[in-house]
Amino acid sequence: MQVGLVGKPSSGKSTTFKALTLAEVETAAYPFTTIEPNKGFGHVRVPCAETAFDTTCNPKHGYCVKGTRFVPVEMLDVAGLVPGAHEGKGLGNKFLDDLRQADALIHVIDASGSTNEKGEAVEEGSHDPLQDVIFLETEIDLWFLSVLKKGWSKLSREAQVSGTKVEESLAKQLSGLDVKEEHIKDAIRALELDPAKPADWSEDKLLAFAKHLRQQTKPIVIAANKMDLPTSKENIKRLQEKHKLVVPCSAEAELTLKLAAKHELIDYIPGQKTFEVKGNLNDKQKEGLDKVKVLLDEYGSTGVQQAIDTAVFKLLEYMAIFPGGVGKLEDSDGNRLPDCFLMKPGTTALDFAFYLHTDFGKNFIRAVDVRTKRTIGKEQALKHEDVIEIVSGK
Ligand SMILES: Nc1nc2c(ncn2[C@@H]2O[C@H](COP(=O)(O)OP(=O)(O)OP(=O)(O)O)[C@@H](O)[C@H]2O)c(=O)[nH]1
Ligand SMILES: [Mg+2]
Repeated sequence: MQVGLVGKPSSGKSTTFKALTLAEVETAAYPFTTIEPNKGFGHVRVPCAETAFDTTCNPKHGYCVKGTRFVPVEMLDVAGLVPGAHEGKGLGNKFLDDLRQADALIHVIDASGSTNEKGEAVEEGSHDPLQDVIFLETEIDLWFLSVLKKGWSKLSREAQVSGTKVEESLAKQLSGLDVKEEHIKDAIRALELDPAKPADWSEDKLLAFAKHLRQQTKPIVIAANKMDLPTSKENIKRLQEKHKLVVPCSAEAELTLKLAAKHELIDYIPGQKTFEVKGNLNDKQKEGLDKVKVLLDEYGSTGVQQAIDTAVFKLLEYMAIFPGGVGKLEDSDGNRLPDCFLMKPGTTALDFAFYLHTDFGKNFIRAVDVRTKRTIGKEQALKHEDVIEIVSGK
């Protein structure tokens, strides 16, 4: 599972990345601070199964605080995107290529409107962030289109003349973007295209086709960043009226809290509305944290944790599944509920068995819902937060 942070320069991608991963990366108020991509691990929140079993877990990956499990997710922070990037403007296509394997994107927007479309500082509130949403989606769609069109005339002619399946040859061509044959079939159906006559698909249809594939394979959540600035409020309202998944956030506030927690000045559980001061603060630290407190009181959180949770659980609809056994939640090393896996929607008991180990899948006998102790059918889809025991012949 990989989530990419995208957006124009200076929108706050690297600050968001830093707040999520605590990695040492450069952030600054000028465009193209980031050139090479940054990779690291952030975490999504899952109510930990330890609570239901009245026990304490020992996670092998990530961590758990007071019944909330933080499960690692790979994050990617790339260079800023400017209009015309797909044809080489700014840093061009390079960073788009860095995003090839991302399962979902978080579009970090400067909701305060204090940077223009190139990421240059302008008067606060003078740029309309709604335009940034349109430009970014268009750029990524055009990038998909450019990959689609590489060798298109040959590919489409072959499909028409020698009867090769366009779904198969396109899946091969687009495999680097994580596009599968089922995505292509779905797009053909949705757009009512004739798979036997791809050479007749119009330019408009090809763009719609590229857009459909992009929406399926690189869906986007909007992180309306810099909500701490006064001009953001109105823009966030407008963004939320227009788009479904908009999470107001302040990467800077989240970073302040994470760093203060790291230095043991406060207790803070990511995503929460409150923090508790436990160290001696100097005047500057106190002032910084007081400002964050005002923001938390108004918005309920800094929003950064919510943005990644929204990408994984609302946008991608992934499920968190804990492997376990009835009456036995430990692995062979004695770690209780050591794992929590993020699984695609529709994952069945048998898929999960194969995911854990090919032998479990091949020799599958049954699966048990450890919470209810009920047997689950092979083909039954699992649910978010399930604790599952796989009983196999080996
Ligand atoms: N007020 C405010 N400023 C922020 C926030 N997040 C980031 N910034 C500032 O915005 C500027 C750009 O931040 P970066 O994180 O470097 O932005 P970026 O999107 O990674 O920029 P590029 O790497 O150039 O594409 C910096 O001066 C940050 O301090 C926020 O939540 N509030
Ligand atoms: Mg950056």
